Amino acid sequence: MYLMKDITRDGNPVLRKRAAKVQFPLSDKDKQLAHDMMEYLEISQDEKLCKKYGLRAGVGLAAPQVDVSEQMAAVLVPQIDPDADTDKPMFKDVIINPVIVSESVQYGALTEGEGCLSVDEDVPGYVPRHDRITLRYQNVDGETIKIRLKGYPAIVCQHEIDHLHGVLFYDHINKEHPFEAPHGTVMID
Ligand code: K2U
Ligand code: NI
Repeated sequence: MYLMKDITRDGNPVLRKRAAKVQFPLSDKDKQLAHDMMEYLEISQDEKLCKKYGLRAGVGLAAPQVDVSEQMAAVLVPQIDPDADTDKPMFKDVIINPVIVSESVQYGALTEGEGCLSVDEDVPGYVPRHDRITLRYQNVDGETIKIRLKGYPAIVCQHEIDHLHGVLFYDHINKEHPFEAPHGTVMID
């Protein structure tokens, strides 16, 4: 299993590279990578296990963050709406060779700003992203999935896809006015 010592940190060139496309059928190494990245998220979201292993909780983890420059990321977005009629995750999958095929003109941003397992210090400010996206990716079985995402799951997937393109969240923050978001931005709590 991955521990914080396995997570690459800002300054490591692997985080600024464009990752390579993943070939199918998946190699055993890539199958293990997919498993281990999702396992990290599951453990990090279990309060006891997270503390036991000294992890930072995460809702996404991209392969470059474990020093593998390939287009693969695990995403596990738990249900955050207490009134929701299910505790099923809002989105859970390993997205391989993801492509955003369409995106809303309207921006969305987390009111709390963003963090990153690969960036140890806080970088305050709004991170404007597309509020709605249509995402196409391959899953571990090689099936092509096309899904529309909105709000928080859309934000998380864009954060992870950025990692595959060598982009970090603070690249999007307005340097002069960090808490200014483009007009019409949907603020997400
Ligand atoms: O890629 C990563 O570093 C994982 C980030 C993903 C993220 C996506 C969108 C907005 C912020 C961060 C971690 O999940 S950061 C820690 C975290 C944990 C729970 C909820 C939000 C952020
Ligand atoms: Ni990150």
